[in-house]
Amino acid sequence: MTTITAASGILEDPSLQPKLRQIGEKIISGKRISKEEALHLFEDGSLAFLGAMANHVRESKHGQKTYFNRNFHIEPTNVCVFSCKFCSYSRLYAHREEGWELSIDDMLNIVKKYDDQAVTEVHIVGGVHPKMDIHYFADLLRKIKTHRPGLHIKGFTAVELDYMFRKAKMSIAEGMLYLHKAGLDSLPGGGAEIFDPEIREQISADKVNADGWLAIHAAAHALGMHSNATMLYGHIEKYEHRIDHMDRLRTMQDETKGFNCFIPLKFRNHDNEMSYVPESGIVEDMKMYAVARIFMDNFPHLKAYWPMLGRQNAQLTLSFGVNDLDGTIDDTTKIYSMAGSEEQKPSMSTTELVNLIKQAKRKPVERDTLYHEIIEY
Ligand code: V47
Ligand code: SF4
Repeated sequence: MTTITAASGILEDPSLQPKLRQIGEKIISGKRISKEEALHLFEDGSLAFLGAMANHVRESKHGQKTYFNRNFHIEPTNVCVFSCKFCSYSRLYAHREEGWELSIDDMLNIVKKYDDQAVTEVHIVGGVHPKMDIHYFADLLRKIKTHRPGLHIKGFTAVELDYMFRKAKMSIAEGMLYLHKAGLDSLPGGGAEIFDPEIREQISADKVNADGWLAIHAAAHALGMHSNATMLYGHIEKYEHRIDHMDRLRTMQDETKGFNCFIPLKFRNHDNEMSYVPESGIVEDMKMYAVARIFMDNFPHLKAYWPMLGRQNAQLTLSFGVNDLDGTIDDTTKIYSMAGSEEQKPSMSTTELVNLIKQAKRKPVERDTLYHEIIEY
């Protein structure tokens, strides 16, 4: 007996465009779609079609399981040598009195605040401060590990790492090994933005380019570390640029298998040099998640980062391919509130996250950073 799923059912619709039916058949039989097919999905796929296809992929990989973790962030500084046009958060060194610069003790005290809480991960990411070098951060990593050895440290975007390594005159491999030995467990996905050189030049000139970003993640994977990958979408890029970005990541993942999850980040336009660019709407957001789930077939997880998207929209993504919502956060990050997210003090208890997932008729599972399951609710 053949089971009719929402995805196979939609292919029976006689009014479905033949090309979409052909792509849909590929998706349902677990075949990889091409860049040209992904473009066709973006341009011609209805939300209902994309949702059914992405959900098919999501449920084949994870069933109803939806992951979250208990985490908090440390943002060492918002002083930054770069001035990305989309960034609402950074301050130049010359204006550092308007920003913040945390000492090692300040950061260790943040970690100590969680001594009696069951958090499993600290996410450390901030601006690229000209005076906070690799040794400063290695010292921080060692002190955190001495204080709480079991806490997973996911830290530093490839942009921060590239600057640290160059300043220390270390190769990527040397710098990565040095930080890994000091306690760095994995890398977050930030700094990827859009890999296409022309778009990148317009929104974040000067910082590490696509090849440099990928080389840093490859070096982490070579040491057995895992990492995430992001993409900043919904600004001046076109669908082709999103697909090129995802294709470079998919190609590298075929080789290293070190990426855990892909995180599309919706551009927020409050109080930055790109405020004239309107934000994407909800339909565009859901299409983005759905195409990402379908195209990135070798990425185990697709994450919606709720502090950026808002918790209700993040809940909706659970029907468009997403199987991970990141974590409890505990109001420890400012990047998105400063860029205009509806989450001005991002914090969710485990009960709130569990209820959010259950309302969407999915199964909440607390995970650690590497997706080992901790509690099924
Ligand atoms: O690289 C900055 C983005 C990123 C804006 O790996 C903006 O688990 C939208 O990468 N509108 C840093 N986005 C955050 C990041 C991240 C977040 C959560 C989880 C993980 C993970 C990684 O934030 C930057 C940039 O792409 N960003 N400003 C803005 N106005
Ligand atoms: Fe600096 Fe990161 Fe902001 Fe760019 S996005 S200006 S690198 S803090």
